[in-house]
Amino acid sequence: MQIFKYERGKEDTVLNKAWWKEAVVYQIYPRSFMDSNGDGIGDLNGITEKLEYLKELGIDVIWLSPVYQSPNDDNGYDISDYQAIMEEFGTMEDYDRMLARAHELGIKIMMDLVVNHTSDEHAWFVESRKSVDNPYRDFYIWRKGKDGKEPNNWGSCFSGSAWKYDPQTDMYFLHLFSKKQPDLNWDNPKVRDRVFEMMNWWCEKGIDGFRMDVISLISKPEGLPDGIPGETGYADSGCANGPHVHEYLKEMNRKVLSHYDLITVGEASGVTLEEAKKYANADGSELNMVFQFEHTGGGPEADNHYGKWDSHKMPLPVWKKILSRWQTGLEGKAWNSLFLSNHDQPRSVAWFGNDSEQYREISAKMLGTCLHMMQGTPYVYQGEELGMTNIYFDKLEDYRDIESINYFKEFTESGLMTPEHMMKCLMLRSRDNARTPMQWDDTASAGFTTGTPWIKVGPDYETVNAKNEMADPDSVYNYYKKLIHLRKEKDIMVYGTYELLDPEDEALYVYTRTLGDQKLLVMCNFTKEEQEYTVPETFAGADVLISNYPQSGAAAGARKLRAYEAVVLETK
Ligand code: TEU
Ligand code: CA
Repeated sequence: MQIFKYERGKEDTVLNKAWWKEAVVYQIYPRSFMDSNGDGIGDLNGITEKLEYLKELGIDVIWLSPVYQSPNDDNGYDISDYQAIMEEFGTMEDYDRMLARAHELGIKIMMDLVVNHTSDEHAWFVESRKSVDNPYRDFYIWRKGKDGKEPNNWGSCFSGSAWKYDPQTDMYFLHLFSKKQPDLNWDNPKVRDRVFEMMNWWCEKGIDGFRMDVISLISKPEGLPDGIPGETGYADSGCANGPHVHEYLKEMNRKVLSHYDLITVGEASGVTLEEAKKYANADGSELNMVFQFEHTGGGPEADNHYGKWDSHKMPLPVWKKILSRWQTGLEGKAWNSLFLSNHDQPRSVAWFGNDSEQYREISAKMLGTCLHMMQGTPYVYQGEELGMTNIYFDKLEDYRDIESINYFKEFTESGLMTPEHMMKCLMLRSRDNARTPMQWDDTASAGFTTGTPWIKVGPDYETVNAKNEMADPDSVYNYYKKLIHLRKEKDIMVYGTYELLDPEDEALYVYTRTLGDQKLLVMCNFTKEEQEYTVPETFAGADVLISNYPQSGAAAGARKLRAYEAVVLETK
């Protein structure tokens, strides 16, 4: 079992250095990454074919969205066998070949651990539903109905109730996500033991970490009380950061994580700053870091009627405040993950930038600068490095995502929204925007498949594709490559302290990083209008570390920032 020991510089306790703090992670959504056998579905051999591309980009770790056996009710986040590979993605031999090749290239593999729930086709659930005295009954959460209705008022994250009635034993089972994703009962020590056993099996195969799906939801509130709609969060279940979640993660750490040199990140839906200090505490007793989501939602005026579907965007000062609170709040106590994109979010250049013909590239580079210059481990989502943007499907039949389809049905059938309005929300917010095939080149289906892709390819693939951009020194790809390589050279990017400047500025996001007597000044214009800014004297004579525009002239004093201009100054 290859242990990646911390390599760069010397170990020291002051900065509490670690390889996973210096790494850049690249998320692969396998279904849409590369299809090697022409069935229109991405697969493991396709990933292996593209590992050199990722080596060239410079990333250190791949977060691999689930490749385990699954009926794909939620595209692999509904697992029916944790120790087998989904047929469409290939075989365990294909997996082993991909893992070995990645390690040959010095790339680590972080698996997606989905253990808040399984598929209803998992052997444990098939047994559990058979009878009330089945040995696997308490692997899941079964309850009698109340007055002929569901046991409580919890909703599913994919619309409707979080309970499904099962006539076989006249009881309901809990599913915070789809009806085919029954929640595991983590209060049952047998469940924990089987999960830890499976995790050790994967660690012994030589994987290098876990991204833990909705790990903040695994400990349910005692007695499963009714939630307060719109207040208790997570579809009113209030399951986030439950009573035993840290106890269970400490147990996982003792029995699995602490035995290997892993990178771990908890997808902590509903996490607060205080809770994050426990999940990702510096003493290493739980996880390395968490994904928080406060910066991904709608603005304060968002009408919570529609939850994530509200299309109000956050004003920049609100957004800066959230990100800065996490930067300074965890400093020295825990560690941040940094992301704007993933397989659940609309494309970042569409949501946070400007994906018009004129501004897509320049704003994608600006967003990359704003994020990668912060303190934390950056996550690049497949296609983000190309400036890929939303697909804007305007026909429901083009959508594939259960969440989008379910909510369209619920909101239009209940009359809450007109179909036209909900289509607009889907075009802006659907997860399918990020799940269209990776655009490799300008041949049919963007070089993703020789067959019919499982979901339509973006219409801009003839220009927005890896082949074009690798050859263009000014492409988004080559800009991301520079950002990623800078992080390997500059300790200040990894370990420098963060300070927000001009918090109320509604157009500019300006912050500094400080390490010893060295400073960076990061200036990002989030608008298409030219803005004025006065660079502090501290940066007189500073060098330009990176920018998405050609730079000349003095560093300090009054300056203009052009449309979506990003400039990073570095003191000598
Ligand atoms: O997502 C957790 C989650 O909260 C999702 O509801 C997500 O935030 C939402 O869809 C954003 O619109 C994880 C996985 O990332 C997601 O792909 C799965 O569907 C979900 O858990 C269930 O496993
Ligand atoms: Ca395939």
